[in-house]
Amino acid sequence: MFKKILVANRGEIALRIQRACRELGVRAVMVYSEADREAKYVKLAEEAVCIGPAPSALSYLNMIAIISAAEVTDAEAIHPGYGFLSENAGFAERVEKSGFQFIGPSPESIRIMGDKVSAKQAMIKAGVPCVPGSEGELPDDPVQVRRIARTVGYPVIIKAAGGGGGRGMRVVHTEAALLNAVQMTKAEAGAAFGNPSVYMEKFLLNPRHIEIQILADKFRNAVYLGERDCSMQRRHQKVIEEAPAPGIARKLIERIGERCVAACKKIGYRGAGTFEFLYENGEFYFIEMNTRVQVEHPVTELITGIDIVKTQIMVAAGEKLPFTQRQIEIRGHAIECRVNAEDPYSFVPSPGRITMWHPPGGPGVRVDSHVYTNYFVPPNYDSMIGKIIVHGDTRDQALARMRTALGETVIEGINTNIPLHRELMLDAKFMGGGTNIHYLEEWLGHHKR
Ligand code: MV4
Repeated sequence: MFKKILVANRGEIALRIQRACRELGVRAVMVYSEADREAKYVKLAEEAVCIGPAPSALSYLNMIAIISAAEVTDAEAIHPGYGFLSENAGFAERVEKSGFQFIGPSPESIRIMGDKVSAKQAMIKAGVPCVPGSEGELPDDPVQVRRIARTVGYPVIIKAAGGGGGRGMRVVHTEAALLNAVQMTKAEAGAAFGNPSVYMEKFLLNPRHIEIQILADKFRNAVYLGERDCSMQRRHQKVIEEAPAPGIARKLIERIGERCVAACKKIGYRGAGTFEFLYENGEFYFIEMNTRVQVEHPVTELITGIDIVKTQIMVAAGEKLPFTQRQIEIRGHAIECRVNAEDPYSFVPSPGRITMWHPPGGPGVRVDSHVYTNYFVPPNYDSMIGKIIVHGDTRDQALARMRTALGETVIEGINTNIPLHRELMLDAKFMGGGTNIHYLEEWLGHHKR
């Protein structure tokens, strides 16, 4: 096992990784920007290095500053968390060329999955079901583009190979709008991602967003840890996640999970990863793979009892996965509410000083947050200040525990989206389970104030 690793992130995930290190007996070096000097995980750290001013571009995205911090502190590995440099193949490569272990997949795996066209091709080859569409990049010839769209059937969606997470896509309903939409998406993709390549898919009207968590070691062992339902989102920002996905047959999940595992073994994937699917009319369609630990990993930890972050570190250190697929059992139901420093209905960010912080507790309640009373939420970063995660024997028990937890939570001095979560936990449709990716935005439209 490593003696020391460097945590190249901030906020709740920095604290989460620090806690995993403590459990493993690994020293954690924390890096921080000038805006994060007062963060809890910095105060708790045995070692911390300031890597620059508040703007991310000058600190958490500053590869040279981060690798230098690892050098001066004698760290052996770097955990990138999520966001920032976590899916940057160039960073993973520089980390490894500098003699450190990158806690994540190989730069090649990151690069393949970062290009959505090559990711899809790899999945088709590995037998993972994908959304029907262009096989590979769209050609330049307008006659061929029209022919592909007719075969796929309208509506279609044009997506940038360099995009992902909802960036660089355009829905097309008619042939009259097709070629212009392709040109616009290509131009935007070239400007935004430095890659004008686009591909086409059938546009699914009312899917759910279901993802499969996997873990793999350096010996081609891989397992899936069940699924998460992340359909409750607004503008591609997830708001509530849960596991298992309500109403989807276990057998179907097992079949798709086994496909994901086979794909991991085929490409020699290592570390934690997530296969994102759209789910509609009983069918799964792969859309993207995330090569990092995700914000919503705790719901999977609660239903499996497996520590995903600890396992990431263990497999990066060259250990074998400490469990087999047969030993993984799904128990109960977990729900996560993301707590954001924002107005609950206008979504305007609300940074500032937290004058009172009373997190919830009790059976089956977990709070992942780096904040405390008198903490100043800096305006420079994402507005998420923590997560409330509950576990119960059944979904109804998890819902009841989340209602109690949200009722106990007191956060003063800034606005948060806790009032929105309280309302959603009482919404009859959400309580019924299985709402699609449009549900939250429609609900917000009907509940304007
Ligand atoms: C789609 C889709 C429907 N059909 N692809 C959005 C984020 C990125 N991961 C992929 N996304 C989608 N891809 C096909 N073929 C629907 C989404 C999608 C979405 C689209 C429009 C508005 C909100 C959305 C929320 C989640 C997913």
